[in-house]
Amino acid sequence: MAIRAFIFDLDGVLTDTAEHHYRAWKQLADEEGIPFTRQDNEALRGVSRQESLNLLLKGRRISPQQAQEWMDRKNRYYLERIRQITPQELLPGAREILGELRAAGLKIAIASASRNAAQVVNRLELRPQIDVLVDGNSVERTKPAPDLFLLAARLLGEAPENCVVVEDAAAGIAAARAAGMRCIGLGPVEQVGAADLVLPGLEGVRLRELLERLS
Ligand code: B16
Ligand code: MG
Repeated sequence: MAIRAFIFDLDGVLTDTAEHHYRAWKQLADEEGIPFTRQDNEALRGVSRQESLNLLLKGRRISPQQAQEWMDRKNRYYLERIRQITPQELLPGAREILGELRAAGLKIAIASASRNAAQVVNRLELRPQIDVLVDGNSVERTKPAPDLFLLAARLLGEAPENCVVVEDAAAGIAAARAAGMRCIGLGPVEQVGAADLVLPGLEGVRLRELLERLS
């Protein structure tokens, strides 16, 4: 199985929008008197907006209209925050590994569960660096379902077994496995231990070493 393409998650892998998601949910939770900590937020990594709200509610019941209003409000807070994103907010090592992949002729996709991914990618000025972007608007079932990664592979014109996913969330690792792809987990083992290779982040990561360790 040759490695021909890399599929990157966005939030928590290429940039730290996880912090913006946390602050936006936290603002909503404070307004509604719901306890919500940074630790609670870890479970929201990589999961959809609706599922994030379910996790935040921890069994509390609200009407569908109220749920929609809460998600819209959280999204407004999030959009206000990401307006300030610049290319400086690429995480350490991200620019370098994308450059190495390009130079080596491998294909590159970004596959994010976020419906706001296009805005973030544009603000980071990543468009010229990638071949394909798929996001929360592209499929019905996002991570942990494999659909987003399978769509990325199809648009890249590559078989799943020739793709490597880079993820920071347990839901994303599960999605990559379900898609039949190899995956690199970034972050603590408790979070991404199910990946084929676990690294703290992209800083200092070299393509040649990745390819050796994955094959
Ligand atoms: P939105 P990723 C995910 O993006 C985030 O990690 C997750 O925290 C968020 O709830 C989800 O996107 C949906 O985001 O509300 O903007 O549609 O990690 O898959 O790039
Ligand atoms: Mg992520």
